[in-house]
Amino acid sequence: MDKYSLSTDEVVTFSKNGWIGPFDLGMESNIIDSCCFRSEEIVEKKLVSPLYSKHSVRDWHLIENNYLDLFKQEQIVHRVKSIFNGENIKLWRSKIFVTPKNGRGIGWHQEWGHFNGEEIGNNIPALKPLNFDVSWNLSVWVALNDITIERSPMQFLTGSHKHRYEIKMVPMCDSAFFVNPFDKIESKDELVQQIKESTILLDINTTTLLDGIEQKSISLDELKKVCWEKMQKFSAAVTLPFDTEDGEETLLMKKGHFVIFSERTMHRSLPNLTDGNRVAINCRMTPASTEVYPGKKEGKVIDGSNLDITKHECVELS
Ligand SMILES: O=C(O)CCC(=O)C(=O)O
Ligand SMILES: [Fe+2]
Repeated sequence: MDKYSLSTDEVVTFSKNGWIGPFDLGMESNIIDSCCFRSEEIVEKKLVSPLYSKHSVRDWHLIENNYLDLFKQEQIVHRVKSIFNGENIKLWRSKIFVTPKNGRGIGWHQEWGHFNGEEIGNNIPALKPLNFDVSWNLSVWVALNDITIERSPMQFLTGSHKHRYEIKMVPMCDSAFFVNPFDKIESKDELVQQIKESTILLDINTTTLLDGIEQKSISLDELKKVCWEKMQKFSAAVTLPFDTEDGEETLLMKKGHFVIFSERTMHRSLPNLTDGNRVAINCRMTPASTEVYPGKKEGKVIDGSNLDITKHECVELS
């Protein structure tokens, strides 16, 4: 047993519910605040990731130590290890999630553990576990500001990790993950640049979206309308309606606290009704024996989210 290992009862609770927490990271609040500030900056300024050579909210822990320090905390590592039966683990992905003021949050979803980009119509597995019979990915979601009921809290459907709910592909603008990209764009130049550089929709290549469109003679609003129509050709997943019964849990959390969940557990975030951002970062962990990006050794360097993962690395934790 490590210092922060879950007790046997807690491991049983996790297996029953599919999530457990929140727990305190035990870090100084100024470190959490600087991660919060930096995350807002990365999202709002659409900063280019040196790892992926385009704007991305993924894997900043491989670039900036402040993020890596969060995920290396024993409070996280010991607990995750105890769910994986004490096996050594590796951190293979992280992702920043900012719900802006008036943002609607992310719709109900599950990820069965392949991380293959199924939600945007791809099928490029990111993980190949040694044993497909048990779940092989855990997500750790860290609140970087205080999460109240109005500030886009996470919700989990307790026990839902045992059942795979049906999804259907719909035009991306109607999908669970869609964030309206147009609200903050104030000029045609900005819109054209974001489309050409594929920074307008996370994970989607839009470089040819404007091909054949006469941009000069139309207004900003008309151009937004044309782009919206063209974006209908991209499809993405929504979960079909299901019965939540009594299993829906809402997690109000203090900044610097975290929750561990199986990505198979149905989860979503509620809208942000406050005047500020809701800021969080998650990391994804798998047993050390899992092969990450199995296609890479055959030269397949584009992942299910259309990122070039040539420079991607895992971080071994024990
Ligand atoms: O932070 C959110 O709004 C959603 C997070 C999520 O879906 C995840 O961590 O897997
Ligand atoms: Fe998720």
